[in-house]
Amino acid sequence: MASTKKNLSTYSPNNIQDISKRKFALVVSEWNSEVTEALYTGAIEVLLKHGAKPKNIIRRNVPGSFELSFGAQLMAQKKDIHAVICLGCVIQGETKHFDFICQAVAQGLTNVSLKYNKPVIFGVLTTDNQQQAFDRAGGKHGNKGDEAAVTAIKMLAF
Ligand code: DLZ
Repeated sequence: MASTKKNLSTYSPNNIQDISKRKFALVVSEWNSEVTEALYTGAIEVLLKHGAKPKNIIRRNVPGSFELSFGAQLMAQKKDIHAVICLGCVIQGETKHFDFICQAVAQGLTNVSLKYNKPVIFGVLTTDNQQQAFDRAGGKHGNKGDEAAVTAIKMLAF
């Protein structure tokens, strides 16, 4: 998997801009919550470390990753939200559900980002099994939640 070779969890914090006045929405999927809560913890820690104010970070839950697009849209349409970070975990199963959900959320988040001209970050793990997900949610391959937050900050400076 590509993320075993490259991840943003070891980014250089040097040229990170001031985000103390930026407002973030985090949309978190409840499916595979042991993983998505770890992603959320990683994302929050990065935002706070770089100066985001707790009052400027709002969280909303959605039932599963498929619903991230709609949740993201409701957040992105708010004028005072600068970036939306979406966190989910889709684990390959026996059915085609995996492909449908991954495709839908990737396209959905892209659409929301382009519609509202705001960073809408794809912090969604798409893995073969639960171990791969844990490895990327604070395990040996870093934390995709950290990476999602770093990506949001970088895109705000774009
Ligand atoms: C139904 C389903 C399945 C099988 N697997 C996952 C998963 O691995 N990760 C995830 O975030 N959500 C899953 N879901 C739920 C869907 O995302 C969605 O919530 C339901 O299909 C209802 O629209």
